[in-house]
Amino acid sequence: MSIGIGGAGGKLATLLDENSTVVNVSQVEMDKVEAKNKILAVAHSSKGQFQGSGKNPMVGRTAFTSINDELYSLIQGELVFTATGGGTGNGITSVLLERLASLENVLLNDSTMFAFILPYLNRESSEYVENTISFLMQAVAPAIDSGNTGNIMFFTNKLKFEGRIPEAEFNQKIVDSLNAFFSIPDKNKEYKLLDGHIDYEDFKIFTAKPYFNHFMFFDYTPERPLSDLIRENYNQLLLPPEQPIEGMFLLEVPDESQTSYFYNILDYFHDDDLTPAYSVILNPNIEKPRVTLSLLYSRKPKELVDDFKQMADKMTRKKLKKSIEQFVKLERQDLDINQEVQNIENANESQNGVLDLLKRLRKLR
Ligand SMILES: Nc1nc2c(ncn2[C@@H]2O[C@H](COP(=O)(O)OP(=O)(O)OP(=O)(O)O)[C@@H](O)[C@H]2O)c(=O)[nH]1
Ligand SMILES: [Mg+2]
Repeated sequence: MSIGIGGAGGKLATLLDENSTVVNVSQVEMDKVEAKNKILAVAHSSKGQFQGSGKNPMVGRTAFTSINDELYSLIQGELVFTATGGGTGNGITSVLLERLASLENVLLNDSTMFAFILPYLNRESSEYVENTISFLMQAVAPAIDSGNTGNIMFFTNKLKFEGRIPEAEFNQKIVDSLNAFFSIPDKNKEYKLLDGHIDYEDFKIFTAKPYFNHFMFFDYTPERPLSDLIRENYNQLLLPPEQPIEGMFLLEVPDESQTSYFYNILDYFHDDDLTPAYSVILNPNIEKPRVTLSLLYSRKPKELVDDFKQMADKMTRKKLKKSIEQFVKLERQDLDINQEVQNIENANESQNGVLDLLKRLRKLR
């Protein structure tokens, strides 16, 4: 079962799973999704019940207390969807992650997978970017360090914006991709097994590990180097992976004589001291051998947020410049605003810096 927290989380969870539970502070937003179970968290703001958290994670955090134990027991062993940019999903999920991080340990069957939807830096608002930075640093990092989460998947809205893909269509892509990954143990059960094997328990053990998961799919051609195939077939819906520390693959072949291809894949990972879990099945419904590959990697969320930080700095700089231009009439101007903004940043005291600048321009005393 999956749980969707906040607007985006709710839409994705219900699309993946007809038994999903959605959680929101906004009744209006919740009415828009068809979910079996709906949990309304109480926001201590008169507007909350109608408008959501208004991009303010503090509202989500406060609302968490109204559903604390219910939500916490619900997520155990399940998959949680949350967008990192808004207020509701971010706020509520932050408290969940902090709670997980504070536990001594979590049993294998209770470990929760998380699918986060990250904003696209070049097109989404600065609030979304700033909320994402604090979410990654303050909630995700300690949870990962505690080892108490299952796999974490970072979906990104990059392709949505760059490919100008309608929201519903993009959500369907995410869900199709997840379904293909989750079908690994089903296929092991359904089809003829030719080598190795990944059953439900193996799959559970893999997805219960506290690492980032990048999964991808590609047709396998032994003539092409595997490194090229992997690089060319990164899952565009997910952040690209770092150096993997664990792996798992399913090789599907239409012809039994192609079974031994899996040795090539094992050889490739051997060079990186990695021994992936694997299985090979006979799938007569496909034309070419096909690989579903999942790489688990560990990356310090601090490095991950560097891109976000840079973009946030750029956005702040733009905002600062805009507000200076708005408040100040630049008639006889012997000041270079760009230079002034730069100076303020260099001095690293932007608040006083702006005031000083305005004073110097005699607009403030
Ligand atoms: N892929 C995808 N992204 C979405 C969708 N809806 C919103 N987003 C993204 O999610 C982020 C905003 O999160 P939401 O889930 O809307 O916000 P929320 O958690 O409900 O919080 P508030 O509305 O602020 O209370 C932004 O980055 C949006 O681009 C969706 O249906 N699909
Ligand atoms: Mg919302």
